[in-house]
Amino acid sequence: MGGPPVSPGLRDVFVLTGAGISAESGLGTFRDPDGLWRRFDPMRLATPEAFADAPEEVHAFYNLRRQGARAAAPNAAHAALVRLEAGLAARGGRLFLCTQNVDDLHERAGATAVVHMHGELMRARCIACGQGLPWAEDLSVETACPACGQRGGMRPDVVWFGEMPLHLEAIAQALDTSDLFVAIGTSGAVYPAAGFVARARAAGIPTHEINLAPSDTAGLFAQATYGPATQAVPDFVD
Ligand code: BJW
Repeated sequence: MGGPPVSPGLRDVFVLTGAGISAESGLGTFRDPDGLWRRFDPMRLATPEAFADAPEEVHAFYNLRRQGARAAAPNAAHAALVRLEAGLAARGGRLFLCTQNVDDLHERAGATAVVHMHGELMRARCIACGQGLPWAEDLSVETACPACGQRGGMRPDVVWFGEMPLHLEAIAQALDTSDLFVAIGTSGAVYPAAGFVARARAAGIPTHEINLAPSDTAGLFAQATYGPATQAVPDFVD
């Protein structure tokens, strides 16, 4: 099932992205056959309990991911969304770009307002004083918090299982008032993001999935385009 290009009448578009949009930049997805969660146990790496039990193991995983993200470059799908943002703004509309990704490839492609609901790899947060700050280097149990001086409490500023995703109020507001909901490169396996399509649908908002293959929530989308993001997203936008 193909979809029409973004029509001239649209004003406010809500785009949700997942790991699939960064796959062709060389960053691994989570649940594909070669995905991160096939090789690593998420419960040993992506929960607050895992960080409390084995912080060095968790740091090693995120240090590698941070290095990978630094080495990656945005691709044609990230760039197409920047054109969508500019096109909507030129007609008085808005792109609300909500990503589950912790990489910064949307920003490095030129997106101006990215809502990172699962946090950011390039930020760290101190569990002792709560201070969050930009962070491009490796973390370890020896890292001292620049704000309070405490050692051992610096963690990646990402959202682990069992933690509350970020910016949920702004996300709900933007979703409920959008003219179109588009999900790109996400499996629909992780909540609350996996529930956005049902929410949009219940509000009568058109929905479109762009993914390599049908996601877990594919049946809820009114329209879909299946193919690699670097082709499917430019085709959709331009
Ligand atoms: C391509 C492509 C190409 C490939 N082109 N496409 C039932 C209801 C509600 C919640 C729950 C529930 N049961 C359990 C929960 C809780 C849990 C959850 O959802 N668990 C599920 C496993 C069931 N959710 C949570 O814990 C969340 N918090 C929460 O619910 O809080 C509520 C709360 C209430 C009260 C108190 C406290 C809390 C938090 C979820 C955090 C997720 N964190 C991670 C790690 C982030 C840090 C890191 O990166 O390491 O986020 S897990 C991981 O999954 C990461 C991703 O953002 C997220 C989603 O993955 P994504 O992006 O969809 O990737 P994949 O790999 O799954 O899919 C990639 C897709 O791309 C595939 O479909 C491919 O086909 C496609 N693709 N190449 C186009 N080239």
